[in-house]
Parts: sequence; C-alpha cells; structure tokens
Amino acid sequence: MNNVITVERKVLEKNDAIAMRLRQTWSSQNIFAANFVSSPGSGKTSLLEATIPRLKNILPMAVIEGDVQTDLDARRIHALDVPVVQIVTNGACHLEAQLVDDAFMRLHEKNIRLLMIENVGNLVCPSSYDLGENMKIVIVSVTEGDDKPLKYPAMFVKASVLIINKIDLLPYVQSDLTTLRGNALSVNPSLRVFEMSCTTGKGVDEWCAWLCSQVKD
Ligand SMILES: Nc1nc2c(ncn2[C@@H]2O[C@H](COP(=O)(O)OP(=O)(O)O)[C@@H](O)[C@H]2O)c(=O)[nH]1
Ligand SMILES: [Mg+2]
Repeated sequence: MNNVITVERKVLEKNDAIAMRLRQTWSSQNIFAANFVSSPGSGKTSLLEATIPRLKNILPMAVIEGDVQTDLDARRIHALDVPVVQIVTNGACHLEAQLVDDAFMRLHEKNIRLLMIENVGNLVCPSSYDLGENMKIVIVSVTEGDDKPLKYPAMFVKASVLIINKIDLLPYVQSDLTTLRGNALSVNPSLRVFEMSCTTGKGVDEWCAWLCSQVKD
C-alpha cells in the first residue's frame, strides 16, 4: 500500500513541475489560462460557446478541449472560428499538464491573451492536477443537487469561480440557489459565484465582463 502512495505522489510531483513551467511560459507570454471543470453535462462547452462570441473580438483566444473520447466538443468550438486543439485521453478521467503542454505546442496561433481549457467531465480527479492555469472555474448545474459542493469539496476548494448553470430549469427541479451557493461558500468562502443560463443567456454578460477584467489586469 505504501508503494501505491509513493507512486501516486511521484506522478503528482512530476505533473506539478510541468504545470509550474507552463505557468511561467504563459505568464511571460501574457496569456491568461482558465481551466473549466465540472461533472459531464453541467455545461462547460455551452459556457465556452456563450463566452467566445462575446469576447473573441476583444481578446485573442484559443481553446484546448479535453475529452475521454471523440472530438465532438472541439467541433463545436471550431464552428465559432477560434483556434482549438483536442486532447483525447483514451479513458483517463482528467487532463495532465504534459497533455496540455503538448496541445499548446500544436496551437498555431500563439498570439493569444486568453487560453480556455475544458477539462474532462469529472468532479473528482481533475482537482488533483494543476495544469498551470491562472484559475479553475467549476460549473454546477441546478439539476445536479445542492449537496454537490459538500460531497466533492476538493474541486470547490481549488476553484476560484463557481458558475451555477441551467437556472432556467429552476421551476422544474428541486433546487434552492441559496442552499447551493451556501454549501459552496461553506467549503470555500472566497469563491466568486455567478448564476447563469447558457441557454437563455442570463448572467453571461456579467460573467464575460468579469473574465475580461481578470485577463486585462
Ligand atoms: N436548460 C439548459 N440546458 C443547458 C444549459 N447549459 C447547457 N445545457 C445543456 O446541457 C447539455 C450538456 O451541455 P454541455 O455544454 O455539452 O456540457 P459539458 O459536458 O459540461 O461540456 C446540453 O444538452 C446543453 O444544451 C442551460 O443553461 N440550460
Ligand atoms: Mg463538453
């Protein structure tokens, strides 16, 4: 059992070293990197689809898409006419810094200010892997249950921003925004919280203005 723990620690140490190098590279190139994490289906790609048209003429940007299988999400992003590179993890439940490094090398457009990374849909594993990002953005939709921040605290502790998505569905599901928000803030009081519907667009302008202000700082 001790051996298992040692190997896992070494994997994470190697990942952290690569992530630190990526962070230095991006900082020197004035690139702001955002790592989007959530369960499958919470709306990571939908959030990118809502964000990109609003900001792409203000901020040169690129996207790295992480998926277990398929390039379906990368196709959705490509349709918005921004540079995108797909990582297929072939079963792995998270992105690692080395994969992101490889993907960044394949990005032909290097003159970017905002790099958005969509992680593999999983509320557990991606929390352990630093990708060199400036911030993690965790998305929870109102259909997932208000208790999720309490059940998966690591992701909420590591994140700087919480996006509560699919608020258009509130009339149809048993969810209470005050409870969901309170649970998240009890785990991480410094979370910046946005309530949003990627479908109706509610809350998207406020989020985009804030993201823009972070990149330009
Ligand atoms: N009703 C509603 N559906 C949404 C919203 N955002 C995303 N969806 C839907 O949720 C499903 C999963 O979204 P997707 O962006 O692919 O999630 P991802 O797996 O986290 O990238 C799709 O059918 C979206 O159309 C929203 O704000 N409201
Ligand atoms: Mg997606």
